[in-house]
Amino acid sequence: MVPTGEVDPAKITPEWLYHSRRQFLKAAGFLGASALLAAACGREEPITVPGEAQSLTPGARTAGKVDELGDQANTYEDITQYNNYYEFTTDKAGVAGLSKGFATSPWTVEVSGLVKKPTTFTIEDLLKFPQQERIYRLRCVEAWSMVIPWQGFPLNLVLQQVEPLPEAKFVRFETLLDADQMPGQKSRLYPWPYQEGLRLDEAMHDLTILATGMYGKPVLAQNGAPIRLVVPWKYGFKSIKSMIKIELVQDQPGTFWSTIAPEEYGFYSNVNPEVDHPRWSQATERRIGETGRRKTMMFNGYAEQVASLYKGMDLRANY
Ligand SMILES: Nc1nc2c(c(=O)[nH]1)N[C@H]1C(S)=C(S)[C@@H](COP(=O)(O)O)O[C@H]1N2
Ligand SMILES: [Mo]
Repeated sequence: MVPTGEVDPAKITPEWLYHSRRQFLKAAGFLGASALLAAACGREEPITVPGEAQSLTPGARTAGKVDELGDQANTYEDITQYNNYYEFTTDKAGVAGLSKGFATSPWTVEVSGLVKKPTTFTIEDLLKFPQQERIYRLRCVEAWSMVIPWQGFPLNLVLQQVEPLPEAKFVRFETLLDADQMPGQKSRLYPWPYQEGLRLDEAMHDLTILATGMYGKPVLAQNGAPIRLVVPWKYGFKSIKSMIKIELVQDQPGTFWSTIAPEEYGFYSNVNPEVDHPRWSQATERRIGETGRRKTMMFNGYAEQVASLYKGMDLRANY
């Protein structure tokens, strides 16, 4: 069953989402053959808002929502009941339960470091940026994947507002540190708080978003409420949840996973089917809700949009 949430239906008119998605596809250069194909088989149809879709059963696919490759979105159930969020638990099925009641208000995101105008945004400020729907594949480093319909806005809107200084080369992100609310943070095995980083040009790329909603509802705690990063061409762990800080820095920042196991997780972590994880192949993936495996795509299928960022770089050495 699809949980019902407290969202104002007026704010999520399917038509509005439809137009913003088309705008995004156009901007990203996606409105080519795939859009024609989608139209031909009636897939540019409408957007179902969970709570209104009565017939959804766990594991079933949601009719109408597809990414630009025509892949169906995973169900609300899949996306909210199968999570990686180590601050709560390493058990993917346990995150939803343990994160119930996680306090997301008041919430601020401090944007600081090498910027002209350091700013602390409240979550209400951030929700005023124009929210769009982005249906993205998420490829976990553990070789499973999902298609997730986010609502959010490009990170570059925030970065432009604070005016990065010329010395700023990287962006560092940090998750809330609060072991009272996040029992996983009591474990000394991990270097809390969770942190991640991007090169400034990656952070400025239009595909990189801050997500505040999913399936037209406010994003739930297990998915990184109230605001999380989504970088669709990189392994899922780069997409840091429940962030409180964005810092512009000169040097490449440390990251949670590369601190724990530098030989397994690099800074870049672009999805690359040709570079195996030391303990398993990255050539294929299991789409949650499907049996069998799919071939993993270079840059998770976003090569056309992002490959130019890495021209001349050895993507094996820079894994
Ligand atoms: N703060 C924080 N962010 C995180 C994680 C985490 O453990 N803590 N897990 C990452 C991993 S490994 C993945 S695959 C995605 C999963 O996002 P989802 O549960 O919304 O699908 O979140 C990423 N962001
Ligand atoms: Mo992951």
